[in-house]
Amino acid sequence: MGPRDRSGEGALDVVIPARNEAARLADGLATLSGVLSELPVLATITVVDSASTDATAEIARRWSGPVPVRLLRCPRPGKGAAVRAGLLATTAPYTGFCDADMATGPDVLPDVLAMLRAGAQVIIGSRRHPESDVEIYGRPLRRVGALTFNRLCRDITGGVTDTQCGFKFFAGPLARAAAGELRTAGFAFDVELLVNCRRRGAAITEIPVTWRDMPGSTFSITRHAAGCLRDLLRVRAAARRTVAAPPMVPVADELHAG
Ligand SMILES: Nc1nc2c(ncn2[C@@H]2O[C@H](COP(=O)(O)OP(=O)(O)O)[C@@H](O)[C@H]2O)c(=O)[nH]1
Ligand SMILES: [Mg+2]
Repeated sequence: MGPRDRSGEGALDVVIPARNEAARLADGLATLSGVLSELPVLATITVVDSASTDATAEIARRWSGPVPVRLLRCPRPGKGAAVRAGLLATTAPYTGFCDADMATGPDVLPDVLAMLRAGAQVIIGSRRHPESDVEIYGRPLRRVGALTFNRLCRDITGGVTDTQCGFKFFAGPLARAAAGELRTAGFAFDVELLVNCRRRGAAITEIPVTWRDMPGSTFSITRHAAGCLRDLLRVRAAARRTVAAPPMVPVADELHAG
């Protein structure tokens, strides 16, 4: 593709929540912008930094590459708060978020964009999709925790098998509406975001991804698990009172249809 107009926001704006990501962000931006620059539409990246004490903000601000990167500061800590602020700052027709470490391979984004342009409302990466290529290292405690967490979300998300993969894309207006209602500031926000989308009648499509367990995780079982569980129980209680949504679309092959 030729040179791009770097002024406005692209058709796809990808939010990256980033806290103390100086060690991983540059590689992440390089990988992501390489994929985005090949898309048939203009794309942009919004890095949302909350209170990093390292060079995260500097790296985002000084970044120069094939797609524009803007930096947003979020005063409230937590991945959920950062993603909320990022999504609300977008105006693009399509948006979504991924982690700074690119644990989920962004090479699936051309398919994601095609599905969104064909009318899909919510496309999420799923490490439990039978066609996913997932490399799992140690950390059995976290795996057991994740399974339990997921069982507790199944009914309110309409059968989503992996709510916690940090790779979710949306029709822009839906993302902004769902993010506006988001209260969960921590790692359990994904569940509430999906519930908010369902409450608005959106179907959720899980797609296969390539996933690598990257070193340097910002999630700590000891620091975050109890808060996540508490948030999940609150989201569950609220969702069971309000959600009356369509069933999940069974979509194993839809990825290749767009
Ligand atoms: N802005 C912001 N980003 C966060 C915060 N906590 C986590 N993140 C980001 O959320 C993403 C979570 O991914 P990661 O740390 O790799 O966790 P894991 O792979 O799920 O263990 C990374 O991009 C983090 O930098 C936070 O408090 N603020
Ligand atoms: Mg990670």
